[in-house]
Amino acid sequence: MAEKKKEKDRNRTIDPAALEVLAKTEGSGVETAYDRYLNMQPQCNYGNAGICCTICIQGPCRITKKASKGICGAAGYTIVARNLVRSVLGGTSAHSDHGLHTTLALSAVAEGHVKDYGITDPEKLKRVAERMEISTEGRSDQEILKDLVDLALEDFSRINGKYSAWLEKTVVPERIEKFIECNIMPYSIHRTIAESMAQTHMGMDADPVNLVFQALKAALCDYTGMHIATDLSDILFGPPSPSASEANMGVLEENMVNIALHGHNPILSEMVVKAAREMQDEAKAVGAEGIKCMGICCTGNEVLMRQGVAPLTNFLSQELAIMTGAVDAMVVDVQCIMPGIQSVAECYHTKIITTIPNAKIPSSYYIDFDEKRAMEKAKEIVRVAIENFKERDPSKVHIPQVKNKLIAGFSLEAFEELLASVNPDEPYKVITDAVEQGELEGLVLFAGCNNLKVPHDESHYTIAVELAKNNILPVATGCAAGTYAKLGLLNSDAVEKYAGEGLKAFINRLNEANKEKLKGEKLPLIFHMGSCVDNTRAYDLMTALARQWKVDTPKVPYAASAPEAMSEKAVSIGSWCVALGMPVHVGVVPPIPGSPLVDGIALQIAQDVYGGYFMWEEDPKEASRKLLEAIRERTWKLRVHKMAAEKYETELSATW
Ligand code: MSK
Repeated sequence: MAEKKKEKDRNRTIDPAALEVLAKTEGSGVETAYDRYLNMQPQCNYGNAGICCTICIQGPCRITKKASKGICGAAGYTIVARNLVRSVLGGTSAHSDHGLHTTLALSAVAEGHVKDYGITDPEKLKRVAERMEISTEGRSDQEILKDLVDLALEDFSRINGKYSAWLEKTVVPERIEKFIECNIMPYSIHRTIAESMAQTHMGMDADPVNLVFQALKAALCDYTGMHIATDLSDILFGPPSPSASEANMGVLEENMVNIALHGHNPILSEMVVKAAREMQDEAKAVGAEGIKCMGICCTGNEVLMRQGVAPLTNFLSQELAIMTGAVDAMVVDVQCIMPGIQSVAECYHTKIITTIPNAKIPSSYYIDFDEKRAMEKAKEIVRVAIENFKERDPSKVHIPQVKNKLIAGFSLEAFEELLASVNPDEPYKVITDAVEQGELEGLVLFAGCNNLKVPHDESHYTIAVELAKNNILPVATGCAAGTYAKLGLLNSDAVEKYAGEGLKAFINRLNEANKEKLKGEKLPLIFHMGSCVDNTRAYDLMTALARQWKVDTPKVPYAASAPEAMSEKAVSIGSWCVALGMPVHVGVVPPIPGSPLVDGIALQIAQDVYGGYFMWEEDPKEASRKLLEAIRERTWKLRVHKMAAEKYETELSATW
């Protein structure tokens, strides 16, 4: 009954700023996702279970008591598995398109075709090149970069011969052996996408196990595209390092030109931030005190991590940011941009500026972003916002005074530096020792989106706090990190409030050893590692721990949780996390349970084959318990195996 009532309440959020905007605009007729979610009820149970097939136009075919197969004869398990493959492909394509965009921008740098971008971090270039076995000795940065870009392009387009280089060189060798043995080691991203689309065409593969394995192969291509995006963005703009900022709608300034940067790709947003810094006087000429940039979703995470730009909000409340009446322009690039922002913007003065040819919104203001004229285009964008400041209607401005302090910018390099201040020779031993001695129980990566099927931000928040109390070291990316930024978990006050004794001691040891580097700041409860593509940074941490322990990744007490997963990208990320050996909690059940067989593969058989597995659990308290149990089981096994190896002077057991 209580849940039924909740379902009818449009205030499905725990973010106080979002609640304030919803209350203020109640009855105004401005429609947002919170309203459309209610209008959409009840949602289709066949769709929810994954047993609706629209792959051919004889359909839609739904599996019912009366019709146990589709018109072509496809069983429920085939339909669910095919839908799963296509969902993973959506995520893989989105991340890889982002990675390709970054690669092409760096290719233009290597060829000397762009003047506004360059190699910001030659050291990172060399580190990545050496890892990819590209020679650096006696060669110029341009020469090294050219080879690196060529290798990345091959990872997109290779037909056969060599396997995906980025995957092969970034994970432990045991994983690669496993992928080759299971025939899911990809040659390249584009080949895998094409073969998977063919495999899921009507009248092709009907074998659910074969299809699920193909979904994992496609997910490994997602990992590849994401890792390329992260590595190359670091070369272009520098790896993030810890910096302080503030988050939530209170970062909007009544007297400034407010520009919200939304989407994923830093190629545009980095340039807009730079342009805005140079154009403060133009803003003053129209009566503003200056220009303030702020972020939404993952482009927000990118500019927060490198430029300290304040996060305005995360995915679900993007429309609400406009309803403050104080956003002069929302500049969007790719992914997670609700088309609904345009209709909301039309009720205020906000200009929605779309910038990328494959992500347009009808009636928005379109500025074709071009890397060759990057600064010129960025200034054109900022000028639209400055002009639009004059159109602001003061009677519609309402900025919730909610904001929280934060520290973000924990790239793996930054994290390693913190650990190296404690143990310069073996930085990751600082974590493995803490786990072995029981100070930490293990680690959890919080990732993923918001989803109105569960109240906005509630599950992210509840699970993170619960696990921190139980001495789990939390890291975060994407809109999960957005929740923690907005709600005050990315600062040291949260350590005092929520960390268990062990986690507190661990963080304080790092604080003590890094006093000078942190310049008076203290480390946060949750370590913000970046945007969606930066889940590869968080996974690199798992690889580093596996190398420190000299084990395959399924033995490492490190789980992932996507409490409010929403997008196809979340499905593909979750799938590669499983293939790469992580227990993965998902708080919104994806459309799989319509086939008990496919469900069983995701929840159990995956563990037998790959060591990683899914856990579906909507209730955040129960999810915390399950995550803790999964990690404790690994920690316990690891300790037992280590003790046995020491006692009998044998190799550490390879089983998980
Ligand atoms: S933006 S994919 S809603 S995390 Fe990366 Fe957020 Fe999910 Fe988009």
